Amino acid sequence: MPEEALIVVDMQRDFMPGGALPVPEGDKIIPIVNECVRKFRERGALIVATRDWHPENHISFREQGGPWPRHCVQNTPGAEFVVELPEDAVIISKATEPDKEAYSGFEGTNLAEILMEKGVKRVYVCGVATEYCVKATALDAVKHGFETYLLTDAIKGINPEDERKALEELQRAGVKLTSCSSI
Ligand code: VGL
Ligand code: ZN
Repeated sequence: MPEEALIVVDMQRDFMPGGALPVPEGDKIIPIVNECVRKFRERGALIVATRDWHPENHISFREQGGPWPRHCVQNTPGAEFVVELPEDAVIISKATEPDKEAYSGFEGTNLAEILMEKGVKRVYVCGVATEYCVKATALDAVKHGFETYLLTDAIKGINPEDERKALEELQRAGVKLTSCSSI
């Protein structure tokens, strides 16, 4: 039973430079995340990858009155992963219903059940965007009782000030900071 899981959050084409909802320099962490996946695999950790997986008419899109441009539409190139994942990675699709937004990989999914079933006690979170889906996922991990670490060299935010605030909020909630390079 793996005691640990690596949760790779939303490393998808639309969140990279040139995509529909780019995280500035989001592509800089691609090699770091890839290396991190390899390291965690070697340790026998469960590898989880969340993906934003919206229907065409998702509530978060501007055409529907939401805050974001159309992004990560199910089965389109923009929704594809940009990192290398092992074949046995657990893929968690979120915000898949037209009228529900979900930033956290735990929201509206069976991620908590899967982690508990597999005996996971400790989770490490990386990916994009720090102040949205990474933050929400890490906060929910704490709420579900997992010992939660943020991999600070393998995350990227949209806005530096918001990213800084997110890191503070996460630490207040009990999330510990570490990095892929020190793992
Ligand atoms: C995200 C905005 C909208 C994220 C997803 O992955 O952080 N942000 N949808
Ligand atoms: Zn989204």
